[in-house]
This record gives sequence, C-alpha cells and structure tokens, in this order.
Amino acid sequence: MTGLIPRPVHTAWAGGTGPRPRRVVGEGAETAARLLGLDTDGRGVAPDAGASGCVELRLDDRVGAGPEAYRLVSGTDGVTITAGGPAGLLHGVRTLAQLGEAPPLGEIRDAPRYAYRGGMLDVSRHFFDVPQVLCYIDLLAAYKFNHLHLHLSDDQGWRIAVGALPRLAEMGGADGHYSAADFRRIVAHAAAHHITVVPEIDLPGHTNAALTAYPDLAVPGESGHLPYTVQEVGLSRVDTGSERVFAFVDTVVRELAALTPGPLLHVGGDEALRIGAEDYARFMRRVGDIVRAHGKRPMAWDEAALAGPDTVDVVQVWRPRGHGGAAVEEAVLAAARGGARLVMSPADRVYLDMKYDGDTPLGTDWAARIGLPDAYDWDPAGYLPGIPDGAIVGVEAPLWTETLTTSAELQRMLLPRLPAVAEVAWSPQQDRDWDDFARRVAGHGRWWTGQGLAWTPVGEVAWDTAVS
Ligand code: TNX
Repeated sequence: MTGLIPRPVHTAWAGGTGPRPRRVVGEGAETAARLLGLDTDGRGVAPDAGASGCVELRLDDRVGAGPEAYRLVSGTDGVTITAGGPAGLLHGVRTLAQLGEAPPLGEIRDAPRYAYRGGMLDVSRHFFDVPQVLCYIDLLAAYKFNHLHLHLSDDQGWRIAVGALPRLAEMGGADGHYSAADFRRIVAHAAAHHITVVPEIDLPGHTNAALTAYPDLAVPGESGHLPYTVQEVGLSRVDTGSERVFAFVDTVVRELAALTPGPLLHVGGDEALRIGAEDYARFMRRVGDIVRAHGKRPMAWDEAALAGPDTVDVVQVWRPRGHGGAAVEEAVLAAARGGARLVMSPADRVYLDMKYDGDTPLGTDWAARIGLPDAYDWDPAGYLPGIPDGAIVGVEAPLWTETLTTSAELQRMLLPRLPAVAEVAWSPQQDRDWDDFARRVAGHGRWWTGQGLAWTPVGEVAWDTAVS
C-alpha cells in the first residue's frame, strides 16, 4: 500500500486486510480493471478464487455530494465501490489502486473540496506531441485531477490547426502542432478519465507566432518573426482596433469550440504590456462575447478582470501577492463579487516550472523557489484576502515550458509537486498536514519509477526508494 493521495475525507479502518482484488464487475468494469491491472473475464485468476477478491462497481445517487463522490467498502470477500456518477466510481478505483494488493478492511467516504482541479501544459514554448500529452493526462488522472488546460498559442508557436487559417499551423507551428484529429485524440483520452480539456488561445499579447503567419493582424509597421528566441514577455500584440483581428478571433474560436466538448475556452489576456488600458478592455470584452456567441464560457488570466467584472466567466489568478498587482487584485475581487468564478494558480505556490531550490537545473525562479512543502502548505481560500465564499471553483498547476523540452524534464518538475497540488485541491483544509503528507508521499517514488517516470527526490521526504 502506498499512502493515499489526495487524502480521502473520511477513512475508518477495521484492522486486518481483505483479499487481493482479482476481477471487476459492474459499471465501467473494463476501464477499472485496466487501471488495477486485472482482467474483467477472470483470465489469470486462480481457479479457487470464487467470490473472493471481487471488486464491484455500483452507481447509486444516494452516495451524495455530487458525481465525483464515492464510497469504498473493503470486506473479507472483496471491495464494493459506490458513486453517484462514473467519475466517482473511477476515483474509487484510483483509491483502491493506491491501497494495493492487500486492501485494509474498512470504509472510505470521499468527495473533492473543489470542482475544478487542473493541470496546465504549455505546448507553445516547446511542443509536446500527442503521446506525451496522453502520458501527462494519465498522471493527472492518477491524482484525481479533472481538467487539462492546454496553452496552445504563444510567441514561440501556434499549436492547433485551424482549417480556415492554414498558415497558423504551417508557419506558426512548423516545429510541431496538433491536427484536428490529434486534438480529438487528446480530448477523447482525457474524457475516458473524466478530464475536461480547456484549450487556450492567448490574446492580445503573446501573439508573435500568429503575427508571423498572418502579418495583417499586426499594428501597421510591426510584424512577427519566427523563430522567436527571446524569453521576454509582453513584446508582441495584435492590432486590438482592427476588425480583421476580430474576424480572425471569431474564426479561431468557432473552430476550437467545435473541437472542444467542455464548457470553457481560455483566451489568455495576460501580459499585454504594450496595449493601453482602454484598448485592452474593449478588446477583451469583445473577445469574451465572441466566446459566448460560440456557446462556450470565456476564461482568462487575472488581468482580464481589469477589463470589467463580467469580461470573462472564470478568472485564473496567477499573480503572486505583492507582484505589483494591487489593481489587478481589486479587479479580481470585484469580478468575484459580481459572480465570476476563480481558479487559483498563484505563481509562488503552483507554477511547477519554478525551481524547487538553488540546485534545480531546469525551470525559472522569477516568482519563487517552490519546495514541496511550499506547494503543499497553503490554503486556496486564504491566498487573496476578501474573496467571497464560494467564488473559488478550484486550483490549477501551470507548467510553462521555456526551459523544458522532454517528458522526463516535465516529470521532474511535476513529481512530487503535482500530488501536493492534488491534495490542496481535493482534501478538506482542516485535514491537511505537511508531516502526514510527507509520510504518505514517500512510497509514491517507487510507483513513479515502476511507471518509468522521472522525479525529483526532494530532501524533505524519507523516500523508500532511490531514483533509478
Ligand atoms: C508568466 S503567467 C507567464 C508566462 C510565462 C511564465 C513563466 C502568465 C499568465 N504568463 O508567459 O511562461 O510566467 O513562469
């Protein structure tokens, strides 16, 4: 048994262990069996197994607390998992997988603190192909995350093919991009794990790749150029006053909305440093309306709140406190009071591209160095004082990739901090305890190594295995 992460809301162990799980029956049995490394048809099972070791999956509305809640009962004959929806059943199966081959007798009742638990991958600064993204989805799912935010465009690359604007992928994404079919594969794999994909097109700054493909989006006299080699942000901009640009946004949003089953579409809005406040506000409000006109709910980085409280429906708070953002903070609070929902991604806690410490070879440290205790020990509800109750819908850990180029590099930044974020987003604040987490995470290194994942053996944890 490895420690349970995220920590369940309620566990009651009876003492002793039940039989090894051998087969799975009920709703979603095939997926569950695969996750547990079992067959549904009993192949490979000892002939005398009988009823013992059966994992039964049952949908039942009475479990309560929404479609992600589940109840797991481990008895002498086997395990029963009950949930109000398929997502809850799968969460129960994930928990059972962590309980291992000799599940303790007893009962777990569990449900998430926040409905939005996300990971973001920046596929623009460096491109990551479909198998790499699927691997990242598997990792998110193992820790009960339910959103994948893909940062699909930035200065360095445009990573999604848009049929009506072919040069975006041809030029802007020459070194890698997703076709519509690729994107559908990502969405389908995510959906199989009850993970919703949130695609992001970053506007009106961070647009060098788009400007290279379509120079008429630029302010007259300015243009884009690829490859974009500087790491500085805030240099590029589309012409926020141009109807051509709004037609472009409409085309991109229409196609992306059609490819995206989830309700949210992220429109960036960050670090548009060369655009005046009024132009920025007018632009972002119109972009928000375009997203709504295509049937999606607009989401954006926190500066978008400066454009007015109802510019977007979901505001992603990224600005670390004291980072020159008093006006942004106030605008975010006004938006929250006006009904906008907040996803908390403060850069000094959950930007997983930040170095762990001075010895971390990759990543950056402009916001902070984020050791494992820093990623774990904070309360999303307390980060910004004055947030109204219920305004926060969740937590997301962005992984920016200016310095990261391979899966192993991503994994070394994600592990072990991603599980810490999982617990921040899932478990009740009053039950969260760093020492307890450090003990539970210690056994996960062995599991990561067994999965072929790279990780960082941070010194604050007594790992029960070395990095291989
Ligand atoms: C800030 S946060 C950015 C990104 C960078 C990141 C690096 C935000 C919305 N913008 O453009 O990649 O810092 O940590």
